[in-house]
Amino acid sequence: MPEVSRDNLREFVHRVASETPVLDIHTHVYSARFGRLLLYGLDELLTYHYLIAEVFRVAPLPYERFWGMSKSEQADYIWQHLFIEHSPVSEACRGVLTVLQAFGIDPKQKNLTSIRKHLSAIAREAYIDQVFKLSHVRRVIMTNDPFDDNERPVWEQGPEPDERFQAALRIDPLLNDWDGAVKRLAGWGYRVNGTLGTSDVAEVRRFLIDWVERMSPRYMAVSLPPDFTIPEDGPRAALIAGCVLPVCREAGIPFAMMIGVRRSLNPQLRLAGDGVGAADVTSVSRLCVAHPDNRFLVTMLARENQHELCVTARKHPNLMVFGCWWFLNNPSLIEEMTRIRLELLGTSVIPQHSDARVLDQLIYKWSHSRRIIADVLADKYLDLARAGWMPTEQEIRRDAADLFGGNFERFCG
Ligand code: FIX
Ligand code: ZN
Repeated sequence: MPEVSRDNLREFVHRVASETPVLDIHTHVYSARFGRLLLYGLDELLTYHYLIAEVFRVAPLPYERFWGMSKSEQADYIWQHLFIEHSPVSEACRGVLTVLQAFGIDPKQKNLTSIRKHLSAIAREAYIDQVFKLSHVRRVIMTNDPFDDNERPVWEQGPEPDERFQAALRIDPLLNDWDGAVKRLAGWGYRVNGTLGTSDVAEVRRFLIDWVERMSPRYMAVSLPPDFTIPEDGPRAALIAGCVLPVCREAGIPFAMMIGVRRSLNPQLRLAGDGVGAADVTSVSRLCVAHPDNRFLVTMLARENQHELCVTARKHPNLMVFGCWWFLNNPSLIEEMTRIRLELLGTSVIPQHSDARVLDQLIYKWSHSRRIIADVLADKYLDLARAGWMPTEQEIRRDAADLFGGNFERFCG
């Protein structure tokens, strides 16, 4: 490739963005040692909760009938109604096609049996290797919940040996259901009584420290509802200030807050039944000011919060904005958010995470996002070129490396 010029700049930025290995800072995928918790393959792809919500719109049926089907039957149902009987233009549908294509499968053959056969012939370890290769992802950070009975025994057996997978200590049950958490903690031998007095605080810290030691997490994390505020009556704010932030500080890890999810708007849809609401960004600012020695990774679910969150990050170097979460992970919104972020924060952001639940989704989530991020970046470089600042090849590679992992590593310290 000749030196970068205005004529080939967009093409070059796209090439660099597609080749730069990604560190994906928030996923729900697991390494092989978690056994059945690691989801991959056609049936898992087609029964992704995003697609379940979509199929009930075009082909409603009694919820219990859908949940009573086997996974393959659910996948067939979704394929029939969302791909065959309608054009699969939604982002989640399109994602399935991108994955199939990456595996060398012609999705237009429409024959689910042969597609299923093709993918299920790949052994699990080979499947993992192939997905990492096809997606150019070098490492993923999992979501690891010590309150999860399927997951906890795996950690009790020892640390994560596969360095492509790192842990994030997820503590939703502790912060969002304190009464329930007290019972679980007491059952595991932590001397808590629910009053959040000195001894509760000490014991919750001990619990968190035990899990930090066990998981070596890159950060601690929680998802929060739209009405989350600081200050706040109730145990959550006290737990954050008294237990979570001191342990994060001591361990030298950030605290990630994913704010704006309204859980279980429609419980019948199970995982697909959650919604969104605008949240209070000032509370994020208050935490950053009150705890200058802590670092906060923050993503918000409502589109309405994105501009204010960027402005807030300008005020607080200990705040790192990340990802286009869930209902924002659509091309139009990724583009809008990436533009706002680059314009307000330069390259000091983590523009995307995949939130993949099924391993294969790393392929589509990253290929779709890389293209948009590259386009926005190219526009910004062309603006700079017009102002006499033609970026060099090396500068473009540096920026891509920062955006796709370097910023996270540096922020974590
Ligand atoms: O809380 C979260 O981490 C959310 O991302 C998930 O719970 C959600 O179901 C999801 O998969 C969104 O992409
Ligand atoms: Zn998630």
